Amino acid sequence: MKHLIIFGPPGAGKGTQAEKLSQSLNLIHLSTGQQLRELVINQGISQSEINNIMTAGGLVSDEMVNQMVAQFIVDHPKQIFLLDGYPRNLIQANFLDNLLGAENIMVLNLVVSEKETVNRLASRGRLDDQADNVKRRWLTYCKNTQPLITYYEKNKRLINVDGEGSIEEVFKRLEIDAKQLTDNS
Ligand code: B4P
Repeated sequence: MKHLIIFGPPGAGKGTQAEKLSQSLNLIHLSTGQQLRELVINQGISQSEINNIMTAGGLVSDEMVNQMVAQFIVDHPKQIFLLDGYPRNLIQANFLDNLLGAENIMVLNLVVSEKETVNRLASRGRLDDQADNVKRRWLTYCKNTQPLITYYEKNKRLINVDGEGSIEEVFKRLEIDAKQLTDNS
């Protein structure tokens, strides 16, 4: 059995699909974006450093996110994880490999065009979904996160999945691979 990472650019549908997959396959879903948003709300720190970074489309510090993920994994022993929005750079990917074992991790990469994600995010309207911020999130993705595709491809740990089409269509495609990876390996 493998732990799964759902990967892709901002607005690819990682959160949307991770929610559905974790329910259908009984996986433990960890969204670092969601956890960070909750942290901001719960601590009432709307002007906090984290909030400013997220709204501006940057990445929150590796130290903080890695610590959050490590704690979550410790709190859920002997579970199969579906990680959404993490890792987002090489430092995080190395950290996760050490935590769970590289051989136990597979990546499902949602392939979606920039144009499609911009349309999707425009209709959602979160603060970080404003056009300028989306542009910056894409730049951050291209600079920091996209290089991980090569990192995971090298060890044959990445499967590309067409992320365009309706939510249900994408889900059906993802579910086939996710089922095999969490059932048989
Ligand atoms: P995330 O919460 O991870 O958000 P995201 O990448 O923008 O969106 P996602 O791909 O999950 O899209 P969603 O399903 O919501 O990150 C937010 C911020 O948190 C980051 O910018 C960063 O600052 C920080 N952060 C998070 N993790 C971090 C880390 N590891 N290190 C450092 N910083 C970190 O879908 C988007 C919209 O599209 C929704 O409205 C949805 O309904 C719609 N949609 C989805 N699929 C669709 C489909 N098939 N058709 C039509 N619409 C669809």
